[in-house]
Amino acid sequence: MKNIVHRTMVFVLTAVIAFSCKEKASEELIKNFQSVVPKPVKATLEGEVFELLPTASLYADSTRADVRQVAEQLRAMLAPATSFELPYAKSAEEAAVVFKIDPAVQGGPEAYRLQVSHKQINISAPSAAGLFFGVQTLRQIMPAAIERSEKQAMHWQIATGTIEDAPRYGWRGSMLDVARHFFSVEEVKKYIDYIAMYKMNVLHLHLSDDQGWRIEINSWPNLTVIGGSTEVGGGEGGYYTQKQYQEIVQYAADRFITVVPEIDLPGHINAALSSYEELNHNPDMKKAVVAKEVDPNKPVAGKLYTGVEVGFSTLHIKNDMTFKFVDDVLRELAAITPGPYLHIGGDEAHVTKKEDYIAFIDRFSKMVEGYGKKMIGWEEIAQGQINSNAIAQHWHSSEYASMAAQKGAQLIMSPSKLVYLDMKYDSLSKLGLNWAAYIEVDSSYLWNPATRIAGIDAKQILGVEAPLWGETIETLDDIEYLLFPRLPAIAEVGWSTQESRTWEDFKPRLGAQAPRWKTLGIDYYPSAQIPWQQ
Ligand code: TNX
Repeated sequence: MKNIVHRTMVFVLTAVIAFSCKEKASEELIKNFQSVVPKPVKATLEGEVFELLPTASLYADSTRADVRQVAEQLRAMLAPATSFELPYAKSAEEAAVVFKIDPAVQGGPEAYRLQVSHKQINISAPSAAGLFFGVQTLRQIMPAAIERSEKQAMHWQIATGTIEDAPRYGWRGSMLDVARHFFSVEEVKKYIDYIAMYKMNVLHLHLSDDQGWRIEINSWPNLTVIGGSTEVGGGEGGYYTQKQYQEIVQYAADRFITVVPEIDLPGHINAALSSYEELNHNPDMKKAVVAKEVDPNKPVAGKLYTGVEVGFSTLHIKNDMTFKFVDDVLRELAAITPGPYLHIGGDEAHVTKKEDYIAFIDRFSKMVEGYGKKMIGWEEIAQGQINSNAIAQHWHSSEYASMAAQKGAQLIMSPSKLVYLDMKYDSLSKLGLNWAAYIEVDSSYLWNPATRIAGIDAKQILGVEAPLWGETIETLDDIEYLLFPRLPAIAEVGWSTQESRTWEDFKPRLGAQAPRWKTLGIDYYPSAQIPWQQ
């Protein structure tokens, strides 16, 4: 009898100890788990606690370099604040974090499943890209202190549960205009870090415009020597060597982001016209003279320009040099761009005759195809003879966008009234323009890419891209102010299904990002629409 009582007591005690190991997650941990942006397809909270210990190890298939690379990115992300070594374990059983390629995870190549039990974190996906997105989610459900750059004395706890996730659209991008003001390689890498945090997968670089030419073209060196020598406001400008551009492309690729390079043609071309006399209609035009003496609002095509007017310059269709120039540029650019796209601009060619414009688009599309790439152009390219090989980027005109769709082109949605990151938030914004609209966070969130333009087959819409034009921005702080908090809102428009997201549910999730941004030193705009967490 005594023995039975004793045994029962031991059993009860063991059960109590085992149970108490499965601690209940605090409100803060639960909030982290439930505040992921973009909103995941399905998040099931179990509400116990996983703790990452100093002895923790990782497991990733050693035969897959891409999987190992994602594991190493997680290690690098965790290292500064934890100072944990996180070596590789010999088996999955021993590891704290397990990466697994699993074709059974549903939702396409970018899908992932993140499973947090009190013993282990499992990230599974059909591809390394999915694993990378899983890591971005893991980052967000960890305490914000994980973003600190020095070691923190704290318990690294996460609420347990399962997140199953996949994107709505395959194109979730942002454009950075490095032509109006130049941004260094390091600044572009920061931009990549920011878009990657919110699972975007395209970086469109606007590499040329009236005010600056930013990519080295070996066969036309003056483009950068002269055309790259200035910027809006008369600063010294700058450009990327082909090697630096490739470094950016690689940095992006490591984060599963495709770089789309844009050379704006046949308008927005003044930097090139001022670099080579022979590209001008009037070859007597003196090159490389900054149009200082003239009103900056009255640009002179063929002289370096540092104002912000648009639509005054054009290539000349009857000039034989024009096509040699475009062909050389596109060939060199295609050779250093592993991604499948070349963007030829095509916007606001106000001083190009319509018949010439149509002929230009035709020639450009053949050249782009000849270099094995797919042509993207702003929606005005719909005026040309485009077909399903082309992608049109909608920004302003639903007529052009519809016309492009009718001709079979695919569409990228960048409606200027909703997702132009260079628009002011309101009349008091210290940076930005307002020709399209004032864009508060709700405007960039509350829309549906599939129905924005009536009559377009939803299947033709590739996704969403948020452009940041550079007329008013000069520093990374300026970029951050316009990106945050609208970029995460637009990332959710591109990633999460329409039915799964509401403004009321989004606001507190966005507000919960603030401690992370502060820790990262991100200078965000504290919109009064959002309940910012302190
Ligand atoms: C229009 S959007 C432009 C750019 C300007 C921008 C400023 C588009 C295709 N063209 O040249 O930088 O407005 O918001």
